[in-house]
Amino acid sequence: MLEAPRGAPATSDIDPFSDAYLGDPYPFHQQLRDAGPVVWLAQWQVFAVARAAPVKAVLGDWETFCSGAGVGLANFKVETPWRTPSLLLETDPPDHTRNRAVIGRALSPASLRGLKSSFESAAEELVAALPDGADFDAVPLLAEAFPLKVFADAVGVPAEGRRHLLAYGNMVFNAMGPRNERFERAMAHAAQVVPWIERACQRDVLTPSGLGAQIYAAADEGAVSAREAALIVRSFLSAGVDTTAAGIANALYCFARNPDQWARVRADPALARAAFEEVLRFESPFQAFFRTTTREVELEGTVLPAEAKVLVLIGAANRDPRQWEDPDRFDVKRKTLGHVGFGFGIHGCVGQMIARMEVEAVLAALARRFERIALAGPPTALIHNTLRSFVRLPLRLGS
Ligand code: OVM
Repeated sequence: MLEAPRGAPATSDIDPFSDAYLGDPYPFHQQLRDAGPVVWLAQWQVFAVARAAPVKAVLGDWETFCSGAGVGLANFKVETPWRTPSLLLETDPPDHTRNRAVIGRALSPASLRGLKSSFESAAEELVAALPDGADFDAVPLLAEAFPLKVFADAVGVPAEGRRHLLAYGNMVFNAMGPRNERFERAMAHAAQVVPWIERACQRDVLTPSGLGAQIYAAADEGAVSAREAALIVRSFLSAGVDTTAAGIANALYCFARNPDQWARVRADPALARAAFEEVLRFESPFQAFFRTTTREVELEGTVLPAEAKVLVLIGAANRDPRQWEDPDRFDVKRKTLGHVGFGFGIHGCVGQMIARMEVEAVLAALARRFERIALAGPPTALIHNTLRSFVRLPLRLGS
């Protein structure tokens, strides 16, 4: 592959929002990595980074590659965002730092310790209800059911109408791509979903001891205003369900495809936690998002102008052979340190501890009961602007 002259990026006509790409991104990732450290995507007039090193360089430099102009294709300085921007995801320091501290405290290991046993018993209960030796769809029964129960309980949102959380996440994450048909389909339910979400963010609707209430307690201490507290609670509801559901579904898919790796977790359920890290590397639920340049900047020999959108290809970085040995092999004993499945830098996933606790509880409960995880039919991939997962995952488990 020819490298572009110094200063100019390689260009590509790959469309990272086409059905072909989203159905199987990996061959396209390889082309994008091999084209150069920075690639100009002619169709969308944006830059893309697909190699591990420039992905980390971009995510590690928030002053140059900002989030305040949105982390989707839309530049908030030019286009009106579809909702009030997130006080975490779509902001920069110093505001981001203050808000992140508030939500970070609620999601700290110390704050989460008390949730562990309830996650384990919920996982045990859900796994006990799964059929032994008969086909079922793991997406609704396990991947979605688990975070809808434990995460929503942890935040303290009402039981009634919780499925709106999935629909809302679908809107939020599809909105990071172009205003295409996928985005429009996700938005079709907005009239029912958005008011439910907005209500669920209110103090009087949240349980008095959940993570949501903790954000309002921080508001009482003057850390943020009550209006800001509601928006920070909205971040829980935006980012906490679809992502974890995708993580669980992707884990099940990885194990169904790699029974030798499931045998290792079965032999040592303590491997569940490490195995989830490999799932995050190998089938990253949150595949891609954008940054916006605040100035002209040189990145590995390529010059990017100010106000340019840069597509950060998390899923491609996590399989970059420049960083990983045999990257297309799923190996639960691999050293996964340095994967960017939870992002990297100041915006790195603030919920990563609770996500790990959730998925570890599910995998450990499965490992205690089932020897075999097998596909019971072809899975249906989720074709989504930024998430990678399944709409249907027919499984057969065997004890
Ligand atoms: C938020 C938000 C929404 C989606 C994703 C995310 C991955 C955060 O509203 O803050 O982080």
